[in-house]
Amino acid sequence: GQIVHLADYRPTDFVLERVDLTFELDPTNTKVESRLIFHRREGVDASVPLVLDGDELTLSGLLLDQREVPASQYDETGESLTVRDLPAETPFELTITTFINPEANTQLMGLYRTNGIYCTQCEAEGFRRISYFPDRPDVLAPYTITIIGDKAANPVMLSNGNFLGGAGYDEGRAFAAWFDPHPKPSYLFALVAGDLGVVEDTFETMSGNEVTLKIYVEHGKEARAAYAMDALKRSMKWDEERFGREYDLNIFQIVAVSDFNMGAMENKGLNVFNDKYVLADPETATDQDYANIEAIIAHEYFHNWTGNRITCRDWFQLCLKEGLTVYRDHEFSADMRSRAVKRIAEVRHLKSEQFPDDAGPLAHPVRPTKYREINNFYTTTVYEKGSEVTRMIATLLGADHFKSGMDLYFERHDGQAVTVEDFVKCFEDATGRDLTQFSLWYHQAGTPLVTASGSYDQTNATFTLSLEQMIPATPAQPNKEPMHIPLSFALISDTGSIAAPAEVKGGEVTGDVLHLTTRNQIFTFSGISSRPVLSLNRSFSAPINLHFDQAPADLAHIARHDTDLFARWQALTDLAIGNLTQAARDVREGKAVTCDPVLTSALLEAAGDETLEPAFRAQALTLPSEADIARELGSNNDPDAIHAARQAVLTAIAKAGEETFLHLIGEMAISGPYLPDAASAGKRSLRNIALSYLTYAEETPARLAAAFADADNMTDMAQALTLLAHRFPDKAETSDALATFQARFDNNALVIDKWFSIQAMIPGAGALARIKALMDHPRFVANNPNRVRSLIGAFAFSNPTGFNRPDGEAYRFLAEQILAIDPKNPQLAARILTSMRSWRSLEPQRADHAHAALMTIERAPGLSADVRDIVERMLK
Ligand code: B3K
Ligand code: ZN
Repeated sequence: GQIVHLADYRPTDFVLERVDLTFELDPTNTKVESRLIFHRREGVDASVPLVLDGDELTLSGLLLDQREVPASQYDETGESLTVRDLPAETPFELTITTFINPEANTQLMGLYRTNGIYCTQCEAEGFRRISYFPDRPDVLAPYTITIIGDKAANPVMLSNGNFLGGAGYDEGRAFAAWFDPHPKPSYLFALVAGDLGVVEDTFETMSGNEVTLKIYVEHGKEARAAYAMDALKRSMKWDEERFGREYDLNIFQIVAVSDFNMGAMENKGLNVFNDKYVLADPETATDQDYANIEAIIAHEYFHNWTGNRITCRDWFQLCLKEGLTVYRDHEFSADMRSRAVKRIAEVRHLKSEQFPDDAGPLAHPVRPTKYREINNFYTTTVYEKGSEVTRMIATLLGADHFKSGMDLYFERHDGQAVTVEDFVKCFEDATGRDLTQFSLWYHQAGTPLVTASGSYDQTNATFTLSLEQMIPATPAQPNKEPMHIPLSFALISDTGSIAAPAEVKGGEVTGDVLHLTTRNQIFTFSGISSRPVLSLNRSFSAPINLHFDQAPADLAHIARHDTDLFARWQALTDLAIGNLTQAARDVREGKAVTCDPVLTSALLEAAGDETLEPAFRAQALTLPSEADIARELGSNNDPDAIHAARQAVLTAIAKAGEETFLHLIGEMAISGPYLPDAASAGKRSLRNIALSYLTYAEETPARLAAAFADADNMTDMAQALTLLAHRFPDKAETSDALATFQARFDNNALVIDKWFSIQAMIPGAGALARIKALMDHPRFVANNPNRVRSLIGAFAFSNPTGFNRPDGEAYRFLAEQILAIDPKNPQLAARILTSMRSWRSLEPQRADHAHAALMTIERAPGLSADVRDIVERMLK
């Protein structure tokens, strides 16, 4: 792959007016006839040829205005079709006929087959695998689609837009025609055909249009689409109420497929989903599955405005649609569930997934300026940090001004392909605020480090806060400018009330937000009559690392009194992380691990506080993960020491809190049928975390085996099985439970994925042998992305001790797997390889082994552009 630079962007030479596609479906030889109407852009010289993108296409016909184009007038390479001598002034019609092989398409990009269903994935550059086309997001046109196929095999034939008509005709064939009036880029094209079951409903939009809603699933799975349908209707309503956005076609369809490279895809009017994010019932789905379905259904639906109606000018602008749409789905889930608990989950995810990206060799800005393989830029930086940047705009401007900016964006850019600058300008124009410095968040990679120190002056009743910001060097960005960092704060008095300062000097303050804009900045709060405890970066107002040396007692004070629940959780986490990192150092030095009683009592106090919602209390009890501890330690990491340290701290808390945990298990029991709502899920999570603590203090699996047997829903069952397997991997109770689970859900691949993952994450030296054995299991399908992710992905990403075994055997195993997956599915291979992104922060022996495994990959012949890009950046 060539490096693509943002600076090289220029508009196309030809303007595409209309697209008319006819598909004659055949599993191995599908014919695609594409009629494209173009005109030469004003000012473009008549000698300039038209260059179209293509990939693995067999060209069988090329007509210009219905006349065959002579071979001398065009050139075909593996990647492009160039047509010369095209009309200078008048529009012209190009008719391109290509043949493609959906059955052989293992990359799952373009048109492919999954379980006998035809299905497409075109983002980012998959449409060029269907037909020669200007396959870039700034080429927008209305599409007419005709699908012709075997009638018996394809009772369902779908594409974007509104249904025009269809019928059966001769020789067992049928056709269906669709028209999408909304101009769209090719990456939003979709086609689905096959034999599927359907669930139907309707939605009445705010201006009274009735929209038909259909969710297509494999026959027999219809009942499991009910929750997705409910989530869709709630999403449609919420987008009207919160953002004033109404749906714009008379039908909205979702198709669930079982082979899919990612979560889902927002094709106009025809979203295609990984069935993992559609199908749910109490017997087979966990609370987390339900929450994911709700969030992803919403996310893809919200793209209809943020992504589809207003799309990206080029792929460098990916965060324009992804960061913004993640922000919107976060707000939706916050409104549907508990805002504080949702925020905690977001921040946990951001820190565990995005912070390591930003701190390692793959770090890149939210709005990158160059790429070699765009598929490798669908990252947590573009998505989650992109969402945080949007969230900071809302924090800086306030809710009303943020809304004016969004309204202006929708009004000004509807129907266009735009840039991040266009987006930011809407907020500037709507509010008069200059966001130049703020925009550095889009351009500078790396997680800013803010160091804070406070001092109280009794005589003058002032509190002084010194802040310093530093943005670490990242690939190609050695030096950084100071950024505009919004820090929500509260001064908590010794009695626990929030103190209102008479005056704040040293910089801009809006509401409870300090604006940190220079490298060093000192804020002085006056009229503070007693020593306050400062709570900083409440709600995680900025995605930063904060170094603020606060005494455990002060953190406990925040944990007890802050009115911002998120900040209370954060204080507990800060308290815990200090303890856990010290414990890891102690294990490393052969010292005994201690658990600070301040931590234990703060945790147990939160756990038992009945004024707090159970879901929050469960979050409070969930200690930072081993990966969190590794990140905090930063370098020279020994995953075994970290694991042992965390286990020791857990055990200490378990012993101290036995009574609390036993009490919670009784208190949080739910009688009656399973309901997936947030309140019930919160009770289950508190009960299950209490259960897990109890097991740390116990030597036998009896309690867990009973919990497994008693479970009447997948949340409790999967949790009991996880605890059994991770805590007692070699006991008969565990193998019995694993066998029972496997037998019971043998015909449900999504549940078997959980079974694979639970075993893949069993810590310790036995992990690799277990993975290898499971790869031979009849239910493991090496070509199915969900299976691969739940076994190999879960092992590499989420089993720190098993994967990072000191002899490096697992790194070599992963390298082999990457090289085996790559020729079939480069995107999947590249994604799983990113699990090694933090290899440099390992202790030297492991780091050497990791390095050697990466070198093996780098030297292998015939690497895909995807894997080559990742491995080279990781080794730089
Ligand atoms: N836009 C898609 C992701 C496409 C990934 C292409 N490699 C799903 C989403 O973000 O909604
Ligand atoms: Zn998205």
